[in-house]
Amino acid sequence: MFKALVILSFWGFAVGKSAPREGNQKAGCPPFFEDILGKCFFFSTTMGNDERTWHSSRDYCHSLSTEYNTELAVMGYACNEDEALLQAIADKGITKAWIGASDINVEGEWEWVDGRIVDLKSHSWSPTMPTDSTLSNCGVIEHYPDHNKMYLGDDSCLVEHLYICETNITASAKATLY
Ligand SMILES: [Ca+2]
Repeated sequence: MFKALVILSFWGFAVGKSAPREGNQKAGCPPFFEDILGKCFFFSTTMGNDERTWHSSRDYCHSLSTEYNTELAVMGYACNEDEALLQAIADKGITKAWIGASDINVEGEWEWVDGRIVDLKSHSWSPTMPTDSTLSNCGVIEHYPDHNKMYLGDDSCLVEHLYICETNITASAKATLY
């Protein structure tokens, strides 16, 4: 039941019209990462709108910290966390960015990079996606400002897009280390 609620919330998330804001980096996150509800995210918009293929984006995420595990960002743990991340994406004017989901291993079986299954019945996909194509195997967050909506979509892994990384350590947890 909880999962269903998260899914519906994601589907229905409406992007607010709050003004773009500067980064929210706090002491608890690694350099260039932003604290969003206690989780640390990196947006490639902070690096001159750097665009890469999905694999290159993932490699770059891995390289961002030698101290902590860093990965392409994932979603689906808590609806308030997802909504906060989506709002940050909207605030930055990002219309498409790689996240950590793919069906590279088995066509049509979408997985988050942390190993969880992406439920294709979740309605969190774009209405026309996934495209059920072996040519579109990597996940993007797509923002449609005209429709005031954001969706999880798929694209060719070889296309270059902005990307979003995160650490597996929370800002509050890191703060306790010092
Ligand atoms: Ca596919």
